[in-house]
Amino acid sequence: MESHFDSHVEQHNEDEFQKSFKEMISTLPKGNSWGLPDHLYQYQGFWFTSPFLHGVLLAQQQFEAQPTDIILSSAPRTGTAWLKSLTFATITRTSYDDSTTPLLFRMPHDVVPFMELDHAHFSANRHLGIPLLATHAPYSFLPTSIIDSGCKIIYICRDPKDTFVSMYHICTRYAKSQNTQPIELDEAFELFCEGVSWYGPYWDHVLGYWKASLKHPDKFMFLKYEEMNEDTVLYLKKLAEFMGYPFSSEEQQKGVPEKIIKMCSFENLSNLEVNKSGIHREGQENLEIQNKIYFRKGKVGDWKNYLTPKMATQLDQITQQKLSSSGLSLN
Ligand code: PAP
Repeated sequence: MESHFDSHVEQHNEDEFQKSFKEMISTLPKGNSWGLPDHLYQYQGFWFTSPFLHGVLLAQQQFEAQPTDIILSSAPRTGTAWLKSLTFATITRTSYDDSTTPLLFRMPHDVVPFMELDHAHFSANRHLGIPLLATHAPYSFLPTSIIDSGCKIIYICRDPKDTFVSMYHICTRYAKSQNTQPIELDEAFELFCEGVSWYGPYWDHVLGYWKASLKHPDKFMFLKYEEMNEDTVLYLKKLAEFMGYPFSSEEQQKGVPEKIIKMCSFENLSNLEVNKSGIHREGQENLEIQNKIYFRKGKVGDWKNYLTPKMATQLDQITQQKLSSSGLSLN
């Protein structure tokens, strides 16, 4: 049990950390904020807003992974909420069904803790037997305990064109909800291409995990949003198996995987009251956001409605150049 002295030392360490973080961040290169209140800061090759960088660095110092943990990693806007809902529903399927699952009352981001902002509360979830933890941290930023513990990592990525369009929209929708001036598409596009985006450059984020997955295939599952969309049953079964919760043949006969997929579908989740009117991180200054802003279309190829052919070619060329000789394709 934690003593009064331990918590005092912990508080002292956190205050020290807070102080040195503030000093450090004031020295970092600042990037355009895409019309949002928080600036982006460049640290060790990636761009973060202050609370998220703070969380990643604090987790590096404090987070102790267990070999049984399952880390859900992704760059923003690549299918994180979908992956969270599918893995959560799969792991908890013997405790809940589609009429009792917490996904009916809590948005997917609220059923899986997020390392950068919630890691202090993560142990509570472990006690409930839910080993899932999500992060947007680039691979090179993961706490060493995640790598050393040998816990499993599931990474999801997405065509950069759809990722960009999705990121542009969440920024403009958020800006509108705050009555501030949203960024123009052209400007956001240039920034994304230059790598100045949340946890960007996007390609470097994907490549970090891709290379690690090639080195440790038994510990990694590397997913693409488009492939998951194409054959969700196949990938859900693979996910369940990888996590150590395979579907029995009886469950398969009963259509359990299909029921989970229906429950976690964009159509179903985006129409739930909690996801239409709820608020994520309510009361947490600067982090509060309406749940509905997270859900937009959930489609593959929506970029065609927003990018000119020239923009699409430009992004594809960057992707090909960045991924050349990696063995990975994203478009
Ligand atoms: P985050 O980083 O802000 O958490 P993330 O969940 O990774 O975002 O990705 C959001 C995208 O997934 C959005 O795509 P869009 O803008 O192209 O529509 C969102 O609509 C989509 N999405 C959310 N839930 C689901 C779901 N259940 N199935 C498929 N796609 C989904």
